[in-house]
Amino acid sequence: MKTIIVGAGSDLGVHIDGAHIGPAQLSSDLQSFYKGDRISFVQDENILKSRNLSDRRKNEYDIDKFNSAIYKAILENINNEAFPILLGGDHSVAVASALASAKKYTDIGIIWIDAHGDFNTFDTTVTGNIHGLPLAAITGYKNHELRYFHDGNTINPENAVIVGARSLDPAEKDNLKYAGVTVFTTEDIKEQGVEAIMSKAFEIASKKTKGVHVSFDLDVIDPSLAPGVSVPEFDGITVEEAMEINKQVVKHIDKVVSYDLVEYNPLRDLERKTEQIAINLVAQIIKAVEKKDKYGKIDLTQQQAEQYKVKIVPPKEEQQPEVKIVPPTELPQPTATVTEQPAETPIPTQPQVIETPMQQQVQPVAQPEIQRL
Ligand SMILES: [Mn+2]
Repeated sequence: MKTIIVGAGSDLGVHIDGAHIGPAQLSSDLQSFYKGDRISFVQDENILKSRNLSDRRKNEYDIDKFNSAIYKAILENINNEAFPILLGGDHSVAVASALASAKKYTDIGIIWIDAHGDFNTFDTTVTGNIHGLPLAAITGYKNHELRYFHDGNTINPENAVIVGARSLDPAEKDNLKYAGVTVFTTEDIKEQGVEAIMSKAFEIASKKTKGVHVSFDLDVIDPSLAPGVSVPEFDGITVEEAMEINKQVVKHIDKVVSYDLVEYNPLRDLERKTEQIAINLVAQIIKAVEKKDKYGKIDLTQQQAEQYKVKIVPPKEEQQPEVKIVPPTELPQPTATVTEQPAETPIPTQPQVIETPMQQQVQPVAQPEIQRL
């Protein structure tokens, strides 16, 4: 599947300057290996950013205008069967990318990897910085002013998961609880490990949905390792954990329909540490998306594996068939494998042994898990 890199250079959603030049920097880094399509949006440099402490709607009009243009461009490209990878910019730009996917695929889930909840409303925001509001806007929790350009479904908060949170405002916590969003904290990651958390996240986000939008905010990483963000929070995850989160995204790439990498702020970076992490994250996603076809399957072998998994129906306890292990023949190929009948056909009284030479290529599938696809 082809990708399109969408640069969204805006820092209107945050009081700290610099995130608006992040996408251009990352985009030029990508040139050495990325030959696919790209479009870029940069905020109008004549805009005078609101810095009024009592302003609870800082730069709302200009953010909406910016997002509206990105939304239209992304939607056009999704309709043209491209997978959008949005480079931010402060996190307010994710309203455009997430809702463009929601418009196209009607019901999607969202995984929001972030130290913050980004779930404030205009009533609960302490700072008036709109990058603290996008997830609420995307999931239809108030903030309708931030999505006037979108005439489709918002994302069901029950399919929304935050991963890596460690700085939530008290009122924001209430919003999250009230809306029904699942929150996994940085502590949860440390205790249960990335793989367990991400598999739960994908389970929640893909439950009865047609796809998952992933939004990766670099501030989830500890600022000693990734200082190039506008609002750093201490005690974050390690670079290895961040890469592992992305690896889990790649593992579930069949479900993922769009991806953001946001909040890279070159003015705050040290020794280009954050930039290198960002490029590695994006490169992983590009590689994975280019391997998948438009139906979401990654390659023939995996496709077969997925089909095989779906067809397996665990026998009911009382009719558990005896499984006969057929030893492999002495000839190197093909190997016989025990297979159960697909769901459509009646369950046989005797287990059947079916020779399926293709399954040699999908050895890990020998003990398949049932997966909701
Ligand atoms: Mn964020």
